[in-house]
Amino acid sequence: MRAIDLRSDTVTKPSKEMREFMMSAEVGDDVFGEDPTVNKLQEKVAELLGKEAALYVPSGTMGNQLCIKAHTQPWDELICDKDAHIYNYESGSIAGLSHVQVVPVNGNRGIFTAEQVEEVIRPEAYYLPKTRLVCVENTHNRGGGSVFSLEEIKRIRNVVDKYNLKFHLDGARLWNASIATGISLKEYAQYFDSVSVCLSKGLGAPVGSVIAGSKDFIKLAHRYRKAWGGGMRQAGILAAAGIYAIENNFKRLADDHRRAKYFAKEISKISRIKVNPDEVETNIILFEVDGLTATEVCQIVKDPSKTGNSLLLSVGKKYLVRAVTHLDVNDDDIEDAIKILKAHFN
Ligand code: TLP
Repeated sequence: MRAIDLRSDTVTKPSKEMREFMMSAEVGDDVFGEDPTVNKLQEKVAELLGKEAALYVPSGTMGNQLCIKAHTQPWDELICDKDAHIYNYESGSIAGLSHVQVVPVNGNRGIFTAEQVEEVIRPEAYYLPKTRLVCVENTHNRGGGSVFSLEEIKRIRNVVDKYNLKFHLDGARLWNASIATGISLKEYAQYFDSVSVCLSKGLGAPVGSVIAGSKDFIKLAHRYRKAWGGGMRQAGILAAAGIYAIENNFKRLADDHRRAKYFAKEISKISRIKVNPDEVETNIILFEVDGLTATEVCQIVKDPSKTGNSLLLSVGKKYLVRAVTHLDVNDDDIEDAIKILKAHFN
């Protein structure tokens, strides 16, 4: 019996080479700003994103929430898609940590338009919340790895400027967007005041994210990181994994995308499965199984008694199952995953 784990691209384990690289990292006390490997990672990501400064943080959630905190004041309002990670999967931290409320817009698979943003911006009045921030997620997790077009990002930036707002990018999977489109990280990042990227998703590092922005912005976020208990000491040992991941695992995301498209195409032939392979742009596949909730589907395919193997999937929405390709699954694993779905749902 073996388990094929397509729950998330967060499940990857650091390779032998990555561990060796981590072992040999030079370290220092990062709370004093003295960890050379953390500093190197921060400089590297700032450069890749074309920003003045960057800050290493323990998780994507902390990265996003620090940016939201640093852009807003209590009683403000932010605009994001109804399916955004910051709004759905970060434990209510927009309210809890920043005391900000959300205006969710109804995007298409997480992708919304400049017109939708403009429509919900509040006029100035003492009795209205103050619209302060717009947040985009690219690629969009709950949208099925969908990619925001640069054109729409530019149009939203124009609205952001018109109303003197700030613009944040949850780029946990910006790496995937860049590989899928050929648009560089920098080209995407130039339109945003802050960007958060994850090292522990498709890139395969065990821990960590980086946020980037202007020097002043990062200075403020640094203060909040410490206040929230995110100041780390000899973190270079972890940051080294991030450097290794960027240098070795960025370009290979194309393999994950190829496998995701193939997987979607093959499972679309299974009678009880509903999926649109044309919607698979990166490494996330969302599909439905006729008459079953996503939780039921996950339970059925996890049980190895019928096929000898176990397939691990996750819940996207009540009726949407999520599969994610990543560094630790190869072509054979994908074939076996397809076989398991066929055995259960054909
Ligand atoms: N996403 C996780 C789960 O939380 C759903 C996953 O398995 O995909 N932004 C985006 C777009 C994300 O997908 C995630 C993680 C985060 C932020 C948060 O990152 P972490 O888990 O490091 O806090």
